[in-house]
Amino acid sequence: MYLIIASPANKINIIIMKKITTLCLIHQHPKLLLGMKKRGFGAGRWNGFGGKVANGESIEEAAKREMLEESGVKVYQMEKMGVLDFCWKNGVEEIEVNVFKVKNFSGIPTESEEMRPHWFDVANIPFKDMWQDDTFWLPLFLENKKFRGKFIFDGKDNILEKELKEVEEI
Ligand code: 6U4
Repeated sequence: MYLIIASPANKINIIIMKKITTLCLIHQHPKLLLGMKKRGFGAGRWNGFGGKVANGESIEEAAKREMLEESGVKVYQMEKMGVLDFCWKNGVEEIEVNVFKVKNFSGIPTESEEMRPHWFDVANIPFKDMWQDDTFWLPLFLENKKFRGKFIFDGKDNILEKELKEVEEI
C-alpha cells in the first residue's frame, strides 16, 4: 500500500511515496527471534519478519501473512509496539514500519526463500549486522515500552537525524 502525499512548495509539487510495511518479532525472554534477510530490501541484515501491506489488507493481516510466508509461524495474537518512519536525504520515498510483538503462535520457525530464522539471547543481539535504528528502538521493545519514531538516513543507510519517543498508546 502506498500513500501519495502531494505538497505544493514554490509551485513545485513534491510527491512523497509512503510505503506501509510490517515488522514482527517474537520475544520470549531471554530469547528473541530474528531472521537473516536473504534477498530484497535490507538483504544481509538480521531483522524481524515483515513486508509491504497489500491492497485491501489491514496492517494486522499483512503482519500475520508476512510472518507465515517468511518463517512458517502462524500468529494468533500480537501487540502493536511501535510505528517508525524512515526516509532518505534527497529521496522521495518514505517507509512506515508497524512493529508488532508476537504473543501467541504455532509452528517452528523455518528457513524460507526470504529469511533464515535464528533465536538470539537478548544479551547477544547482532546490532552491527542490523539496521542502525534498531539500536535505539529495540531496547524499548524488549522492555515492553511503546514508541513512535522517525529516522532520516544518508545514501549509505547511516542515520543523519532521529526522533524517538516512548508513548502510552500506539
Ligand atoms: P516483500 O513485501 O516481502 O515482497 P521485501 O523486499 O521483503 O518485500 P519490503 O520493502 O516489503 O521488502 O519490506 C521491508 C521490511 O524491512 C519490512 O519488514 C520493514 C523492514 N524495514 C525497513 N526499513 C527498516 C529499518 N530501517 N529498520 C528495521 N526494519 C526495517 O528494523
